[in-house]
Amino acid sequence: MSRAADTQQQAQAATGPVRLSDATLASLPAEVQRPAYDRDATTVGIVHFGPGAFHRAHQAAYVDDLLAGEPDWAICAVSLHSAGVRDALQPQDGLYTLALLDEPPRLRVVGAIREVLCAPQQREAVMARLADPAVRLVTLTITEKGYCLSADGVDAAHPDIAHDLAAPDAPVSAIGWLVAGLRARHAAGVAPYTMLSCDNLADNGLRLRRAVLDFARRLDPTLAGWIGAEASFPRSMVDSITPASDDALRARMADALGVEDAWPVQREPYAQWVVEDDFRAGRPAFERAGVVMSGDIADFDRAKLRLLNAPHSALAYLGSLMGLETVADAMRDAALAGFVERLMRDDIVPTLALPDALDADAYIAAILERFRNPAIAHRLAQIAWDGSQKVPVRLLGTIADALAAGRGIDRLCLVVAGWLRFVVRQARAGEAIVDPMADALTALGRDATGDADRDIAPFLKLDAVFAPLSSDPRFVAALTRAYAALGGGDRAAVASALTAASEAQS
Ligand code: CS2
Repeated sequence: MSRAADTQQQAQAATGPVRLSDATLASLPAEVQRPAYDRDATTVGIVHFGPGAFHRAHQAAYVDDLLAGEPDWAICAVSLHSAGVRDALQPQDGLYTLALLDEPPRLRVVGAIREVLCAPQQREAVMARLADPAVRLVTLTITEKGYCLSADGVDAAHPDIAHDLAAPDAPVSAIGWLVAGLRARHAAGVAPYTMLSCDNLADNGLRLRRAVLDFARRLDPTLAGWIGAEASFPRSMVDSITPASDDALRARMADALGVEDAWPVQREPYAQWVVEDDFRAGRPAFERAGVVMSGDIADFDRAKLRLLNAPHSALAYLGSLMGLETVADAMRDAALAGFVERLMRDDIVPTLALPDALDADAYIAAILERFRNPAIAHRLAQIAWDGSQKVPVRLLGTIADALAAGRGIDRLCLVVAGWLRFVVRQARAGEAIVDPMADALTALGRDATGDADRDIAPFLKLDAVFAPLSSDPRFVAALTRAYAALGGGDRAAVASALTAASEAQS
């Protein structure tokens, strides 16, 4: 046991578990990096919706690097649903540990979050922050499904959006909260905040803008006009592999810190954040923390979604069917790793206009290396969640581009078929499907016969996922073939399908 853990035990014997907090920061082992500024001198300038592991491991760490020079950009973190993060971090004064998974891991305590709120329980406090002129930036990591998007705006039929349109002063959705805050500012003559999406969606800022304007227009066209004219919604590309926190991490952190942290987070050492430089309400000097501020980030954005997230999903679905647990395990399977590399080089790269700063070979090699990182246990199941939201943005655009260019789509379709087989397997085994469309997917999965000609058509009726590709006979044929090739969806069937898909297309 380490000396720090020993000290912790003595303290616990006397007073109960000692928590990470402002008061205990000074007692941490010297090698643990901690805020290099006076936290009491910082003030909230950013409201963040969705303070899950990714935000705390990525964006909050960048902000932490800036607060010494610009103390007025600290974060008020708001959970839209559960009280878990607030209950874990409030007793810790918003502090938590970030483990950077090097060998050995490097630990830092992040101090950028000054306030943590749970929106359903602290409505007035959230509204007060959103209305506060000192808040000039609202950032979001609410995952793809949190935006409630339709093809060109917001999905007014989504229960949360329907609720918020009927009760705009008591919002439950992120879009509803953003517009409620903007309404309060408009009424008070305060300029709008900038809204920065940090989720893995192509053109995330444009889509957020359309959703906010669509929602606002349905409430009050004047408000929508003001937002459209005055507010900005920069696009951003975020990247850092962040496995979910678990009890093992909590135990390791307690041992290393000598105090308890109820919710540490972990990520690979690599992180990238590319942000379109369009902040009408001002911004911190993000570039000082290593953020790439850019005029046009669309190419970065597509390159990352298509070359990192799509292969991730390929490993998740095909690897899960093969009975594998983590990304590193999946990369140790030569057939699967080879398939994924071909997918990247031969199927995805030709659909991309890569920014000058990105060399395709080097980018692919670096991503594959990151996937192989043995220090990271990134569970395939975590990546497999929310397939109905991820598959369209990660894969279907590439398939549409490949078809338009007359190239083969067998390998790409094998990944989509892998998702469908995964859904069928989960549904038949009575295992949970974590997805906003879980009910529909579970029903389709239970009804599936295993026969490709019968199973594919009902899945393709999920317009929110498959339109407009579902009306392209080339896609339907390739997907049906791929689903059939995956057969029973066991390890042997997947392995032979991987080979067959490569041969069919070479
Ligand atoms: C992953 C991403 O869970 C997933 O779907 O593909 O979270 C991925 O790890 C990050 O986008 C990497 O930046």
